[in-house]
Amino acid sequence: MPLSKVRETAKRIKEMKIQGAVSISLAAAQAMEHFIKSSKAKTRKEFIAKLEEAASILIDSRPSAVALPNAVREYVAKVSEIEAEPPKLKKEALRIGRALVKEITESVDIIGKFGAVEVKDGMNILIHCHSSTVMAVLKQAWRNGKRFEVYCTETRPWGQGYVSASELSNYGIPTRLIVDSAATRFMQQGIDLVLVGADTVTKEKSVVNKIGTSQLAIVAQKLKIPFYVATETLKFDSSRTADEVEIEERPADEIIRRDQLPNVKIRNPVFDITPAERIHRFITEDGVLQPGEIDI
Ligand code: RUB
Repeated sequence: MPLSKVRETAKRIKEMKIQGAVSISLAAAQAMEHFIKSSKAKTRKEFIAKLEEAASILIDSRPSAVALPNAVREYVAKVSEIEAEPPKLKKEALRIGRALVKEITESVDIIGKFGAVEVKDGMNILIHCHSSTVMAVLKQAWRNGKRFEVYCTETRPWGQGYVSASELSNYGIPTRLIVDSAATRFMQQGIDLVLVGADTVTKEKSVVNKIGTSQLAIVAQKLKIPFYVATETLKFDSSRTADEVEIEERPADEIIRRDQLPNVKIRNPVFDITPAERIHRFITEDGVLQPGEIDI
């Protein structure tokens, strides 16, 4: 079935089996590729209609991040411009998909290179959640010979901090794991840089990222610790302000078994918003920029 892989990928994204905006976008591109290869559409009209259906299944899988809808919409828009009929149209669509994947992976590499320059010898760096873009920065810095330590917050409730900690320590980078609520204490004791990823950067350059990011930014500002966001421009959203972003709220049982506190309503928002005035720099594929230097 042409749409089966698309549906399965959307389900895996929803169930957090695929996480992090870049990985989600790449998985969506892969699912689109599978759909195109197995499409039996005879006409251009039929093909585009099904492609749009595939796109909306993927887009609906997680509401707060914009890289996925941006990537998928750009894909559909480019394919829709092609006048050819299948099978030529299919061939062109696959080429566009491959170019998009290349663009995303190259952006991550370039951000790694720009970001590595910001990492200095002897730094203690605090990160939150698991961001493949942040991983790229830290690994590139390590490859460049910088020597530093990384503090990973556990990142309740899903524990993406374990993924980060395991990835970095396997790379040879000295890594510490801390519970989320220990972040302020370590920041008071000598964190030199807070580095996070982004799911969306809104019109006014607010950053939507994993819940807990905004409190790290508040503490960083108070303690005068630079707060950096590593993000592909694919995550820029010129259509929404922070107030207009729907913050995904996930099931209560991700936090606690429901029968443990039967009379308590558990809330589980998974992203929050950090305003531009708390962000020192954005590390993007266009360079390391202050919020005021970015055009969204
Ligand atoms: C992941 C998260 C990451 C961003 C950036 O949240 O908030 O910081 O997605 O990651 P979740 P990347 O685990 O809920 O998807 O740099 O890989 O795009």
